[in-house]
Amino acid sequence: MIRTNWTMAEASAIYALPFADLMHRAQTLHRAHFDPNAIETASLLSIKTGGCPEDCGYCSQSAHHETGVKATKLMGADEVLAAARRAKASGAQRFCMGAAWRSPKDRDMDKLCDMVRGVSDLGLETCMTLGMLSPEQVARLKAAGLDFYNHNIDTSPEYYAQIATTRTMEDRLDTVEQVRKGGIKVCCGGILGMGEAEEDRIAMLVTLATLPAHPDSVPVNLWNEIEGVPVQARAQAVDPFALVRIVALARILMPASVVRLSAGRTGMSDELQALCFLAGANSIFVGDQLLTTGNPATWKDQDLLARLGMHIAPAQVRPRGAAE
Ligand code: SAM
Ligand code: DTB
Ligand code: SF4
Repeated sequence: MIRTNWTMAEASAIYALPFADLMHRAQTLHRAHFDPNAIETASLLSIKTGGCPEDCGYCSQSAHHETGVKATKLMGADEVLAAARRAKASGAQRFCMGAAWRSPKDRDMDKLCDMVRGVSDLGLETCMTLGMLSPEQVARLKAAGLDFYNHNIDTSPEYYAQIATTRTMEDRLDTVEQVRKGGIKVCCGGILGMGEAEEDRIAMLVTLATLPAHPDSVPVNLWNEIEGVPVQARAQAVDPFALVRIVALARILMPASVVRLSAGRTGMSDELQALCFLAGANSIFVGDQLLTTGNPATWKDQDLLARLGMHIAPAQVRPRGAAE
């Protein structure tokens, strides 16, 4: 049963279960909704890097922090399509284009729609993450064929103000709602390891699991260390079992959503990743690069999946260019 009325007390009790009981519950639900040996693969490209007016305390791309990331202009559609072809050749099913914006400018919309159409015609699922969107911008991206939109809540409602001040969690949730109402699938999750309490991590998942509809995919990022950002001073390493517990809790609260083990895999052992897959994670980013930080090499991921007998899942939505 898909529930959207979870309470903090219920979620905290599940999170605190003995590890074997928690894993059994997560796996039972995982198997009821998904092939447990299948994994979804997405590839990221930063189509507009740095110089962002927002002050997110974890981000290398904010103009408020000295991180050494060089600001670039929006890439041309041809360059984006060349990267999408390479991503497809190395096994990606979805191509996610990210821009360091508070929100896109209307003058950029034609180019963005061209990118969506072009990537879709290659037979890839399309995803974008561009900041806040107006309902008109949602409609234009939807008409161009955008399948998914990523917009994270990042942390709990209580901790949010410690992380960003140029926008609120309500702003984030408004965009998520516009995207959902506009018929684009929602990808929404957050980050662990920014100095938040375990309770904040649970509250972040409860916030997602009590939306009118669960996000279609839930990225769980481990904070990727960035020199020069405010989060660096309060970041704390996440206990590996705490990560697995959060993945399991996401699987239990949102059983039909895809849970993506996102940033932070370069620092994880193969064994920890395998435990996360057992706990219900069923998506990863593939390719050597995330937006401005690294990701495991393609050969390493292929080797890990082969050793675990896992295969790439059939795409959730049929891209426009895919064979019938
Ligand atoms: N500007 C858009 C936005 O904020 O929605 C899109 C790009 S933004 C980089 C996408 C997401 O990446 C953030 O919401 C955050 O969850 C994640 N992220 C950014 N920096 C990160 C880091 N250093 N470690 C882990 N995740 C990070
Ligand atoms: C998400 O939740 N993680 C991705 C994607 N959505 C856009 C981004 C991770 C970024 C990691 C830091 C970087 O590479 O700059
Ligand atoms: Fe800008 Fe997004 Fe980075 Fe925040 S997370 S500073 S909005 S690019």
